[in-house]
Amino acid sequence: MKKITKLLVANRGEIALRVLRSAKEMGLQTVAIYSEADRNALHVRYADEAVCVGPPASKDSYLRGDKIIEVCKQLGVDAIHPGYGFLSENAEFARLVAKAGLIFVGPSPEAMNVMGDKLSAKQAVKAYNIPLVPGTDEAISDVEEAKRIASEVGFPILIKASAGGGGKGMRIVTSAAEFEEQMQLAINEAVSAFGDGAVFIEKFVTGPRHIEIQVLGDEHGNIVHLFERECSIQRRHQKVIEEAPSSVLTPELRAEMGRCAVDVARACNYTGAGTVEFLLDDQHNFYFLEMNTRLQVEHPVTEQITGLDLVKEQIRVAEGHPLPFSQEDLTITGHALELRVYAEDPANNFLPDIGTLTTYVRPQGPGVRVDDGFEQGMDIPIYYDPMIAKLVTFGKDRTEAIERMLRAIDEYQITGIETTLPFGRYVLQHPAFVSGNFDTNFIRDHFTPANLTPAVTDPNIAKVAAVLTAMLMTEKKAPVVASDAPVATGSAWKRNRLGTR
Ligand code: MV4
Repeated sequence: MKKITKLLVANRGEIALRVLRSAKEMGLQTVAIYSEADRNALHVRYADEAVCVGPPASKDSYLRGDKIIEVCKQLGVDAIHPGYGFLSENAEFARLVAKAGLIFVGPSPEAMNVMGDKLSAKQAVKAYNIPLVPGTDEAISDVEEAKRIASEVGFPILIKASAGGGGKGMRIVTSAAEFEEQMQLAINEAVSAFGDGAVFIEKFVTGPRHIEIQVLGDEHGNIVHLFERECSIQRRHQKVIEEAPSSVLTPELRAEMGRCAVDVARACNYTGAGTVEFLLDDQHNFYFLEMNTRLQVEHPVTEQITGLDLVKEQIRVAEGHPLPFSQEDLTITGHALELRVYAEDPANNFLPDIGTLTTYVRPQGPGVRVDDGFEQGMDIPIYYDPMIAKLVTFGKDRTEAIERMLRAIDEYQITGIETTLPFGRYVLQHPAFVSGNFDTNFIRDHFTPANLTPAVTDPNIAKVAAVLTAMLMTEKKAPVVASDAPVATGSAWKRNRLGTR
């Protein structure tokens, strides 16, 4: 057993704070790192010690693995938690951490390498009978051969970069005529984006759901799954709303996908927390896509329905402890939703909106959890991800979780910047979302900025605008905005919120 006594969190924002909190509960000493842009950040204040590692740009600070390891040596740190993003999926960094005699809270560099490359991931899971999307499981460079396979599989097809992932480096091809050109573009893109031109082809699954399974493995060969997260509500590969459990999985399908996810983890001797991503088609066939070898942004919904603290489990496993439960011990209780609150203007093509949080008051009350890294008066830095907070609600069932989310969105007071809160309210009230019958095309199919609550201060103008919007929507045979779409009435803060910045 390797005892961790002092943990460095190699990250910033809400996830740094999230990890520090669990470390504190476990009685660990904590170290934060920060960039010059984050001097006043909450994670810096929360940790026992904090060290500035460089200028604002990530490549000069949060990505400086060498400096971070140096800080560990100076401060007597014995483990590094990478959070998500930044160095979390960098196998070379994990190797250097181990070489320095430190514990990397995450999987082995080997597992990260295997799953970091989509084709090597497919190769690795081959022996386990995991369903894959029809296509090739090897890199393909011969255009004629690729065309032949594409016509066998049937159009439309997707060309994907092996080094890609999360939607990067994908191209849709709808007919043989455009195949050659698209393939050349895909290869060129892959070379310039990843320095690796390997591409493969897959049948394009139209209108899929994105269902991912949380897994947890220890160093003794035990692997369990912690059920699924439904992540189909995305905008340009950026997740907007996640939930657990999914409303489409039957207990049988859940158990089957869970078994497959555990096998994917087994295929790379996975240790720690990881996520196995599947596509689910309209016939409820599922296909393994990729594995994310980190703690994910949306892990709180899994924590809410399982009662576990995933960060604590990660740390215990990293110390060499066996998992304290088996698959049979795990059950789903209730329903959880997560809305990502971004500093983006949904009325203006989701343009990032930086500035000062003039007002920032979090929602509270039963079934509400806010994971964030900001306080009123703080600036949102331009250098990093524009996510301000994760608003998580929990209820006895999906209906209660939705009701609590709508109530929490209404309680949330943010002025000074535009946020995606009104967008979240729109999605949560939409009949397709409420019914549970939606896929990854939800936003494309159902959202235009006209759906949003008008940003005007005069209640009368707001009402007129809402009625006009509803009329326009009816004409287009699209869903009508809910008639109780909030207009600028009620308390002063609400008027402020709707007002100009
Ligand atoms: C696909 C697909 C359809 N067919 N693969 C996008 C993210 C990356 N992990 C894989 N992605 C997709 N792969 C085949 N063969 C559709 C997507 C996709 C998608 C997947 C999950 C959630 C949102 C998405 C949005 C667009 C495309």
